[in-house]
Amino acid sequence: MLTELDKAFYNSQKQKGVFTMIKLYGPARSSAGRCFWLLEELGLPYENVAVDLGNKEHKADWFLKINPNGKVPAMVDGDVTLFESMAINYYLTEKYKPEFAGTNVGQKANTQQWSYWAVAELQGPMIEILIQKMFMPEGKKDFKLIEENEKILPQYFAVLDQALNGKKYLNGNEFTLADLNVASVASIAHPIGFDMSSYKNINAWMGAIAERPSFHKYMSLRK
Ligand SMILES: N[C@@H](CCC(=O)N[C@@H](CS)C(=O)NCC(=O)O)C(=O)O
Repeated sequence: MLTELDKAFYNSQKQKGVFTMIKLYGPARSSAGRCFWLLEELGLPYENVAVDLGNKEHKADWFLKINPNGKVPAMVDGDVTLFESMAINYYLTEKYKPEFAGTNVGQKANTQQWSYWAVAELQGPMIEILIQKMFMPEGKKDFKLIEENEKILPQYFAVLDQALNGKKYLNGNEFTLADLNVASVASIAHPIGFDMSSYKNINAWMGAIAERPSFHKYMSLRK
């Protein structure tokens, strides 16, 4: 998605020794997914360093030097090394397109608020359901756990739906990092088969987001 002008800019930066290729560690079908989406949205060139979770490569010495938690994603950009997908997204935005986090301190804080909310509140029950429905073999699925977590989700979706009332995006008229980060979690509703039909504002918001080329790329990378 880089324009010729972008490519010329990055090449000139590289020649001057100013630019180093961003390295993102981990597969798109993991918490790294939202970092891939952001890199695509911002049109930044990056290298994906494969970390094979199936082969426990995330616990290998070479990777633990980058993220001592032994989890993906991790990111290296020049002399900056980071873990935690939301922190990586905030860093990339502030460094390469600060207005994408919001155009004033209130919007930037709103972006933080929704990003923390997405991982600290919404994500937990969704991942519990995802694990049970998609990864647990038949006979081992815990249907009580699924049911318990399905009961938690409406309170969160009601909050998000209310926040989007009369607004196109979480920071107003413009798509920002707040939307990308929250949508990276809310979009799990589809694969887990959670009924979203009553959340009209969320559906309109997701519909607008789904039109973005970066969202299509993100979805195709996660296949
Ligand atoms: N809060 C972290 C979560 C990182 C995380 O749990 N990553 C998972 C993949 S989605 C992982 O590496 N799991 C391997 C493990 O825990 O051993 C983030 O958002 O970056």
